[in-house]
Amino acid sequence: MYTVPKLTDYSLSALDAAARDLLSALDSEAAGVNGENEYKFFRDRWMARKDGIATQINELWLKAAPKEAKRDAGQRVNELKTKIEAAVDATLERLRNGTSAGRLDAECIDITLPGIRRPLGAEHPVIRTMNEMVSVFRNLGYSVSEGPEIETDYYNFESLNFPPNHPARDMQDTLFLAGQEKKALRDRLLLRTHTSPVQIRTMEKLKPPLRIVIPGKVYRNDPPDASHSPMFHQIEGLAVDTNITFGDLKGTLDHAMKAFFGSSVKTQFRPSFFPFTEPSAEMMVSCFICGGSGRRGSEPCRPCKTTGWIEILGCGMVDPNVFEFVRENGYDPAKVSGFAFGMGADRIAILKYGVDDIQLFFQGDVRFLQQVG
Ligand code: 2U9
Repeated sequence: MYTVPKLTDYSLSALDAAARDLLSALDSEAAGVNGENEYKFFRDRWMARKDGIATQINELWLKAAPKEAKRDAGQRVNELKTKIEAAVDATLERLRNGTSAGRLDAECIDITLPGIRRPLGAEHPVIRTMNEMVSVFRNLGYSVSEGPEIETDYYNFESLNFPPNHPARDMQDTLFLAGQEKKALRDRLLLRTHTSPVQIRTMEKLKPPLRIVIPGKVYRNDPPDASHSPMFHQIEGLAVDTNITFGDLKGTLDHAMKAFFGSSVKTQFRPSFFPFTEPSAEMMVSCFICGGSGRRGSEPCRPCKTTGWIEILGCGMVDPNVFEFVRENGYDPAKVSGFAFGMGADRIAILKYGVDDIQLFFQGDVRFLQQVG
């Protein structure tokens, strides 16, 4: 172990040699320090006021120096003291930041390793379907409306002309919030079963003429299976003005389907029933998978069940009874008329992306999303 020698030769070269010996001892002792006790020993050995190495070189090299060598000896002793202090500080710092090996690992960059991959996200197929459909209607001058997913019975059923004992009002079909037995029926809260309440809310706020589309989540008390989910997505639309006719409905929806599925699709209407429209219809589009032939080569076309037609949406002329609920805001059924439509975004995405189970959309399995995203 290093001990401070007495100097007899105070030439510059002898002073430098002594300083070199001391520094090399300082370096190797500092590198060997591990743990708190070893550090304290090292610090005191070099810096203890009474008998540390820094004090010793002051006594043995400077104070003992002959007069003519004091300047050179003093300069070196001062430099060495500074270096001793720095080495003790650096050793403490190293211990605080972990082992020297650990630090080296952290500081070392292996440029041969592959970089960190940040996988690109993609629009969810259902959201993409909604956005594409919404943009078709925005191009026709429609605005987008949104509203709450927790609704009252009034907005979800009553104002939409659902009779009081319609099956949809039953707990079997609709998800009601619990503990509302004391409330009047119209104030009871539920998860909206369609986006139609947004049309009523918008008509309460905006006077006719009106052209709106409403994309959003809706909820029904359906057990999940390949074609049902308790939460799914709708896109509904409403146009109200003076003299809106069933011809406007047909022309608008025929254009929208051609813009969405491609200009070669044909459309067809079949009579239907909804409480909020009269007359009502289902709209069919020619099967965009088999081109309307019902066959795919020698195989039957499954999506259209070989009929060549796919039911894509429901629609109709707004029932005058519905306008009565917003009459005060300019929707006098004697003066205005309108058409409305509704479609399931998930169902359209299922057909478009050839998915055979609606659950796949909501399970968040990245492998599925990578395939269809
Ligand atoms: C108001 C007046 C009329 C919206 C409409 C449909 C027909 C319809 C279904 C399609 C598949 C729901 O997702 S689905 O199960 N919807 O068939 N919806 S007319 O009519 C309205 C809405 C609001 C004030």
